[in-house]
Amino acid sequence: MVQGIAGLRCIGALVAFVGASLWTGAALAAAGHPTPWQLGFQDSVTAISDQIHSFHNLTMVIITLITLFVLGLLVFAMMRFNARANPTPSKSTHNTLIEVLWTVIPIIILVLIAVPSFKLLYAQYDVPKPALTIKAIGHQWYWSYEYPDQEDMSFDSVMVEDGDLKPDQPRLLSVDNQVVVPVNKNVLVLVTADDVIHNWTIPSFGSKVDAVPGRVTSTWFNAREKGIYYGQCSELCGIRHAFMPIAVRVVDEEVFNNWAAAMAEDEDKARAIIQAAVEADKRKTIAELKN
Ligand SMILES: [Cu+2]
Repeated sequence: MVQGIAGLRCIGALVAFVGASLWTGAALAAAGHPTPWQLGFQDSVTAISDQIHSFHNLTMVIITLITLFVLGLLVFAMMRFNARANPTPSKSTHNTLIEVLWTVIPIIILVLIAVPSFKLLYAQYDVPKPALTIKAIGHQWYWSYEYPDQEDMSFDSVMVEDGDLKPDQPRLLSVDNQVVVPVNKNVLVLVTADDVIHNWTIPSFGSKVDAVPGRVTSTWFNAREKGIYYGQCSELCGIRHAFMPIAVRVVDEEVFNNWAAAMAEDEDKARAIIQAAVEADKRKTIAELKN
């Protein structure tokens, strides 16, 4: 009896947990960063990421249907063909119709998955003419960036340690120097590493590619919304693998140009330009919400 009550409590807690996850996950879905109890992906801000989300949703439906179908077949076989319900089993070994069906139907399902899958793969690797090229270099354990179009501007991007975090900076994701890019522009990211394999990724962009020493790989994005987008090194690269985040700040083109010009002289001034633009946008949003 006591065990029964404990069991019920466990199930109750599980239901409450799943319910709460669904509720807050849906309520707090966000672009650019994870949220507590989040379910599903971070919000998408690029066409590639949209495509990833719909491909995921399609395969999710397909695998759910397959799982339910197989579960149904198992239950049916257990009920219908157990020794009690079916004392004299049939000796048949072939059924041509069923054999054709269980060959052809999976092929059709695979083709259904393959078409959007290849489309996505080609879209990811088919880089449109870039308006800006950035080079991201993975190091143990930070990233450095070069802007070959901006007179070879370069900087290191190191994680902000817990003690130095400002109130609006998320832990383990914030960096001292963010990558700054213009909104609604094709950005090509050339990726490499100088010691071991790292991986450059921003979930909201649908960008993810290995950074391999001695090789240049690439990814691209065209972010349609301004904001700050975070990612983390996604290839196990050593003891501080979890502490080399990636932060990309998407701003208006004009702000980007001002930032790039300032970077040549004074990094603090450049940071101030970005900060001012972010605060101006915040004030604008608040004013719009009030109206
Ligand atoms: Cu790494």
